Amino acid sequence: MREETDMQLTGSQIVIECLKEQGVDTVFGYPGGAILNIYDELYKHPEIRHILTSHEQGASHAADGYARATRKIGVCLATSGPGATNLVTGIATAYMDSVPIVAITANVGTSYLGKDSFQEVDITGITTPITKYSSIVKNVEDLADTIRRAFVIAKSGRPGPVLVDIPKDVTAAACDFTGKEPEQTAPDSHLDDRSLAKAVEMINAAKRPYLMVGGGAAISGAQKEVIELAHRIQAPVCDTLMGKGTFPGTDDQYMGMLGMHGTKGANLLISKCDLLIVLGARFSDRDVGSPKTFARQAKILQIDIDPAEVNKNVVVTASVSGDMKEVLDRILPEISEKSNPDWTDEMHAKQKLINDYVPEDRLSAQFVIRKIYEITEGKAIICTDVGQHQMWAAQYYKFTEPRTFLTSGGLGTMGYGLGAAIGAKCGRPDKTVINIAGDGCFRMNMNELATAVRSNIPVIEVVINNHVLGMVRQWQNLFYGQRYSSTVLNDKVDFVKVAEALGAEGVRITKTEEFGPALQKAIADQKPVVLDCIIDPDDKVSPMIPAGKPNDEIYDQKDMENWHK
Ligand SMILES: Cc1ncc(C[n+]2csc(CCOP(=O)(O)OP(=O)(O)O)c2C)c(N)n1
Ligand SMILES: [Mg+2]
Repeated sequence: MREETDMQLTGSQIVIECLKEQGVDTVFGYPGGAILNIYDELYKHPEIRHILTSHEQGASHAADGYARATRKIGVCLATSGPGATNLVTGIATAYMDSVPIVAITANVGTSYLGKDSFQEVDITGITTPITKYSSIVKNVEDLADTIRRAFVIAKSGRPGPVLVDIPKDVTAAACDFTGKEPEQTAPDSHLDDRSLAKAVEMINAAKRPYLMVGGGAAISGAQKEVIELAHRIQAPVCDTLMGKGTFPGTDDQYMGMLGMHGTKGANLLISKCDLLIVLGARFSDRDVGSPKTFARQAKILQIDIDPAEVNKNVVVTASVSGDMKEVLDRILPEISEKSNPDWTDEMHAKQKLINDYVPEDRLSAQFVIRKIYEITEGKAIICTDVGQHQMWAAQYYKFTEPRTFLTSGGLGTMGYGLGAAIGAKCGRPDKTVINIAGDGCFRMNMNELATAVRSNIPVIEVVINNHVLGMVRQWQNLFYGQRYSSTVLNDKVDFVKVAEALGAEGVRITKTEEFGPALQKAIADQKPVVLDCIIDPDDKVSPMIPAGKPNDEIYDQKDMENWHK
């Protein structure tokens, strides 16, 4: 037990003590007037590493990347008003993907609240819909327990972001402070025996079981159990974008990703299985185009920690609410081994439909991503931005470990990746961390390259540069009569010079043979590097299920080439 201390501390000192109590070693943030007292304390506590980002959005994405990569809680700090609002996109990103972060903002003094004071904003009001809990602390006596509660709420149950707003006078006021051991959050162990028994019965009765693995399985740390279940019942396995890495992409039973840009095989099996076992996935519209026809021949068993997810997007046959690892630990002893040769044959036949098209005559995203996989032997942490490059990353890199694919799945936040990569590298310095960025996305938050350089965080930014907002342009090509409204980034921005101007290294890659050596050098150099990979603006992500269509209405590369003929 830590020795209890009872002493008078200021609000700012309490913030620092509470962070230390929680074992926080790194925070990401940006100072300003209202938060000056807290920054003054940080100055005196070098044991907490503060990473000064270029923009508060970068700080929130870095806290998120740190949390996703480490399974710890990410912390970001911002001042009042615009500092706080700049965090909002990162908080919403974390909320949509169930990432535990604690955002600490300072506000104007309590006597200035509600008066449109300089840099005053009601950040708790703004963030209430995108946090698990958001609160302003008006008395210094309440501060320590509010921060402690923030950490408990962020990581308990379905994780997510929490915001604590502290008026400036509260950061200066003093009160007694007594240190406490951090509260341990155990998974909710009130599992319902009847739903567990029903789950076992359904799994044991299935002839054509199919597993759909979502982000919840990784959050719960249930990789071993998921693999064991799949192997025991010889079920093919697909995953969602958020689920990547829990079930190894190299396994013989792996079908690839489900959904709009998933594999043909993964999507077609949805209509063939007789039991779909859904492990920590929320049936996003990107996975389920048409809820009515989804898994039309199957019973659906949904296991999720959040009861609110059950029957929300797709009506299921049965469900178990609880922590994934705990649920699987309880049911696995009762699950019998099974195999159905017809179903195994169908699985292997559908696996052959995987899209492994790589243009041979020129540099392409597909080539680059496959090369990243080969060179890093699948052991890197891959972050992405949002767009075509994100889908290609999901398709062409085989993920074998949870927490190695950091991507904004729910909110689809362009500009997420570089900040997330900085956070991930701070949390996992042992790993090669690569952000696969789009050229549009890179423009959004490229300023964080300066952060990586200043703080000596060797992240590798691979820009898939098609000179267009490719994903939006792909939709314009297919569904809007090739009217490319505002998606062609015709300008003179030179990413190599941008990289150099921000203190990083930049290399332009135009030929396939240049990429491998450049990546190997970047990994060896241990410095922030931008690899600007020039690809064709017309390359498309395939296969594709048009929005709202059933999972078996899936078009491949050839179909898309002939779309306008
Ligand atoms: C902040 C934000 N604004 C707009 C969008 C809509 N959007 C989704 S993908 C995309 C294009 C991204 O372009 P780029 O970064 O070049 O990636 P590419 O698709 O070309 O690989 C846009 C504009 C978004 N997801 N996020
Ligand atoms: Mg682009």
